Amino acid sequence: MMKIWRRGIHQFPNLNARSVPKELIEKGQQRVIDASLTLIRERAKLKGELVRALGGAAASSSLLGVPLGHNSSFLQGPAFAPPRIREAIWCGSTNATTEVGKELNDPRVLTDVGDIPVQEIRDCGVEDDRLMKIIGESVKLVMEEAPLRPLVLGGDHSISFPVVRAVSEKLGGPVDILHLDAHPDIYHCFEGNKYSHASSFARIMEGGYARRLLQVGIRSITSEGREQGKKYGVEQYEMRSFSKDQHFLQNLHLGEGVKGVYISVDVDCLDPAFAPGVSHIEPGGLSFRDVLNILQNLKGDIVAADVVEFNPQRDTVDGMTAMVAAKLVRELTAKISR
Ligand SMILES: [Mn+2]
Repeated sequence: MMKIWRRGIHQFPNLNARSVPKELIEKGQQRVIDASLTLIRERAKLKGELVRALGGAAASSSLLGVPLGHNSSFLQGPAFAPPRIREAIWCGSTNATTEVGKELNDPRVLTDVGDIPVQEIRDCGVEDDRLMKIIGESVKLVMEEAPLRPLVLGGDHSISFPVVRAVSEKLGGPVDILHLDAHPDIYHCFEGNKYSHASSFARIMEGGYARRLLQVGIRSITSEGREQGKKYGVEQYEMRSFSKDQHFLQNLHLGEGVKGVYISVDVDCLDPAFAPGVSHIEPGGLSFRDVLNILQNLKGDIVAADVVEFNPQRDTVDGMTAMVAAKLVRELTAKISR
C-alpha cells in the first residue's frame, strides 16, 4: 500500500507536466528564475547601500544561503542547514564578538542577503545545468555590490563548483583554494552525477578556476581520489600525517599572483567528536582548534568562502553542530571583513 502511494505521488508531476504545453512550462520556469535573481539582486543592493553609507569597509562578509541537498550521494539534510546556522549565529548563548574582536552586529562586518529559493526553482522542473548557473549568477550579484563578499551557507558540497566558477569569472582569473574536508570530492563523476557533492573539485580544476588547491583533513580517499589529485596537481594533506604537516598548514600564505583566496569548509573536516551533525561520519579528523589555527593564521585576501555539509537531521538535540557551523561562519566573517 505504502509503495503504491509513494509511486503515486511521484508520478503526479509527470502526469500534470504532460498536459501542459512545453512553451508554457518554459515561460513559467523563466519567470521563477527571474524572480529568484531579482530577490537576491535587490537584497544585495539594499545591504550594499547600507554598508557603503556607513563607510570605512574595504571588504564585508555577506551571507548567501544555498539550501540544496539533492546532489548528495547519501543524505539530503544539508538542504535544511542555512536557517539553522543563522539561528545559531544569533542565538544569544554567546556574544556577537569574534575571537579576533570583530563585531558581528556591525553591518560593515556582516550582512545577509538571504537564501536562493532552490526548492521553488527545482519545483518547476529546472535541471541542474541551469540551477548551477543561477547559483553562480546570485554569487555575482552579491559581488556587484562592493565591498560585499559572499560567505555561502550550504547546502551539500556540490554548490562549491558554481560558487567558485562565479567568483573566478567575476574577478577575471583563478584563485587559490583552501579546502578543509574529510574527502577530496574530486571523482570525475560520482554515481553518474557530474554535479555530485563528491565531484565538485573535479569540475573546479577542469574549469581552470583554481591555481592551487590545498585539501586539508583528508582521511577518506580512494585510489581514484589520489589519481585525480595527481592529475590536477592538488596538494592533498592527509590526516595520517597531520602532526608532521601541522606547522606548515597553520602558517599558510596564499593568493599572491592570483585573484585571491577562496576557503571551502566541509564541516566533516572536523572529527565527529566535535561535529556529529554531518552526513558522512568519518573518525580521525581535525579538532575545532586545529581548524581555527589554520584559518586565523592564514595570510591572504579572502575573496569568498563557503561552509557546507552541515546536516541538521543528524545533529544532537541541543544543536551542537549548528553552533560549530555557526562559529566557523563567524570566524570566516572576521577573516573576510576589514
Ligand atoms: Mn566531506
